[in-house]
Amino acid sequence: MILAPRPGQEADADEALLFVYDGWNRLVKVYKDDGESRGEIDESDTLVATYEYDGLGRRIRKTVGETTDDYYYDEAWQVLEVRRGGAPDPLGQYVWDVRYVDAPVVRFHDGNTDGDLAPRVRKGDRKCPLLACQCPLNQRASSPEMGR
Ligand SMILES: [Ca+2]
Ligand SMILES: [Ca+2]
Repeated sequence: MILAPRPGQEADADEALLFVYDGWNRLVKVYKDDGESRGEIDESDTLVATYEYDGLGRRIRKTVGETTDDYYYDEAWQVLEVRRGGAPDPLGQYVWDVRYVDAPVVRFHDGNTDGDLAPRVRKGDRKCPLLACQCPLNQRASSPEMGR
């Protein structure tokens, strides 16, 4: 267990965080230390986040407050999909480049998980459902959704 200041509030000892690790040194819980029994978890400390892992050590679930995200991977440990709160439609989907290790090509994001990718206004009033788009060798992506 590690006691650390909350980022951005380093001067406030009452905002300190307690990080709990499992036997494989994986972060499993984060508490807000209330100042009583500083540096130790007691019943008045607030649970901020929990993390769960599969047998291979990949983080498969993150819960922050009331929000739970489940992560799905391929055999190369690349996140393919994130689902929030057990919703049938994904929060995010990822496409990875096959030409280079861990090079993302595109990430689709559906913030309200209703199955529709909300258009996002981009430079020049182009609408794009893609939250992030990276193309190797500085090539630009083209798709009908991007209005090109
Ligand atoms: Ca405490
Ligand atoms: Ca949507």
